[in-house]
Amino acid sequence: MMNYNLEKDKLLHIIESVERASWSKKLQQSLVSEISSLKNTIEHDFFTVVILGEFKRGKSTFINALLGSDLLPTNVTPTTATINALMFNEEKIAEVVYKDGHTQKGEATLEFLNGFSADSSFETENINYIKIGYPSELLRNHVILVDTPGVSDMNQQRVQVTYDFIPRADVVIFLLDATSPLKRTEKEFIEDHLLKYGIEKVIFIANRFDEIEEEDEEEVLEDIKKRLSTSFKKMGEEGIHLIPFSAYQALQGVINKDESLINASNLPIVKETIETLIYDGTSPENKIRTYTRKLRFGLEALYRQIQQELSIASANAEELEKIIAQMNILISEQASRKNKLKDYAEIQKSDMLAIIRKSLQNFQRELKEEVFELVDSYKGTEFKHYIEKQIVSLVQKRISQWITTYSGPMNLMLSKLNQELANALARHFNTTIALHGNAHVSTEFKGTPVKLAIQAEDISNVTMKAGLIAGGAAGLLILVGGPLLLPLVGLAGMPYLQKTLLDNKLKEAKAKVLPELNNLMNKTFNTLYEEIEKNMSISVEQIVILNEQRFAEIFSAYKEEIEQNIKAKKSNQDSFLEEEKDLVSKKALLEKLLQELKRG
Ligand SMILES: Nc1nc2c(ncn2[C@@H]2O[C@H](COP(=O)(O)OP(=O)(O)O)[C@@H](O)[C@H]2O)c(=O)[nH]1
Ligand SMILES: [Mg+2]
Repeated sequence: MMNYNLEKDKLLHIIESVERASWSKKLQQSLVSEISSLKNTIEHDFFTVVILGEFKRGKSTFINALLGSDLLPTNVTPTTATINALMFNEEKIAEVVYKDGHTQKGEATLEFLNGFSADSSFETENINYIKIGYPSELLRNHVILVDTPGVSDMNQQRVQVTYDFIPRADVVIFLLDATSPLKRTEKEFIEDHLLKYGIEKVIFIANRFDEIEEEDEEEVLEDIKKRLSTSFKKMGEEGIHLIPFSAYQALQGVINKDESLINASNLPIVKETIETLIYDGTSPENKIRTYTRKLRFGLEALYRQIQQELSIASANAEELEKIIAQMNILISEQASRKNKLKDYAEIQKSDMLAIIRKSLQNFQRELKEEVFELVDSYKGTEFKHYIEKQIVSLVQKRISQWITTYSGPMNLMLSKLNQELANALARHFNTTIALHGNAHVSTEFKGTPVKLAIQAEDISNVTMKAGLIAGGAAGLLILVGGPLLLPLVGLAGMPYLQKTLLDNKLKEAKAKVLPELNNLMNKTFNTLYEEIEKNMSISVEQIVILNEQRFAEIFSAYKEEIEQNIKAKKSNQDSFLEEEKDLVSKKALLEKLLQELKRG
């Protein structure tokens, strides 16, 4: 089995070897700083454990038991509960992050945190989440615990923040109440938000087990397991981690150092299961694989760079001058090259948008069918509430799902375009410079022809990082939390929608609501498409600009280096022997490090 921490150290060690060597040239330095930034990422790598469950399931008590302290407020009413993200820190600190971006610092104590959720006089609506630094053993190994308000929150925006944490979770802990049966909303959440997104590392906690009579224990567990297994059908019962637990006993046990109470609560097993799931299996392996791949790309790019420089250093002045002449041709073509890239990107963009539009139309049709059928078959007396809450939040949920599902293919299309542009630029450079190589006849100095070439990935990697951020789904998802659905929310204010409706009025109201709903959904979808189009245009534009920029950067760095080379060679050739020696030893270092990386 892979040892995560050992593998991480090995990668860090290789990066440090690169950092220790001195890199003098501009392009070398920019590649080395990319490699260095990977070190930062690896060192700050966290495992996120998200605690989910409905209100009053004992989530905050559960985390307090893990921390061994009465830190988080419990028994908080749904409207004032906050999202709390806990991470390691030697000192106990808290930072309240507000929606508008401003923050408020304080001590991580129950008193301070109570100030935000003890009573409803405080507006928690404006809080995005609270960051808490705390010295606890579990957190020390780069674990982040996320305490959430509850999965059936009335506040849609806060639910969205909870949802946003889920894909980032390495382990999800779902708290159930052993004393009451699994609710429909719980089951729906598990299916729609966990299983559907491939979140497999879920630990179910049957909390409040202290309230179960001993003779009923087995039956209660079996019953929960059976209910869960219908959702987990494809995985079978073995795939479910279900642990009977008492957060209350665990917390009391830890605070009073009562070993038998701690053991009775099942806390040791819960802790062990969390740690096993964090460090086992696919998520740490994927992380190590991704880091290794990134490091390999970085080292290879640096290696290619050194080869290029060696090739320049060992060429004679006359030959280099011919290359400069070819490079001047590339410079003169810059404007027309930019236009060609732009034109090509525009065509690709229309193709992408056509695909998205089609998918969006299908989705819109399906969603309308679903909504109309629900409204049509509604039989209760709370029609206004039904439209206002159920229908609007269903539409919101479905749109969020569509965006999340569709952001993968959208990014894929953008990255394909990015790759194509980088390929075209690299090819353009390489063929123009190679013209010189073909014409090359005589050399007086050393006789090695210059093999100057740009690789497409040297252009595209950087572009990917900087450019595609705008195309991400995050911006669209924020819209779904608010402005996008405003027209639908407005529907609830219609005069014919009264708080309670008698049977005969209901039919009338439906007849008015349905066409209105149709209208408003069309409006919502138009806005959504416009936003996607806007996002796409920005991304495509950035991809064109960044590719061209990166190309020009590499290009001018080479030109500068070659010109310096020519000058130095014409006056004094000795200094170049030194430089060549240095490059040869760097090449050997990189070969060695690439070998080490491969051995992993
Ligand atoms: N008997 C019993 N009560 C519990 C247990 N866990 C939590 N509680 C109580 O349930 C209430 C709600 O707990 P809390 O942690 O605030 O739930 P949250 O809303 O899910 O964060 C508190 O009064 C807790 O003391 C448990 O295992 N057994
Ligand atoms: Mg809570």
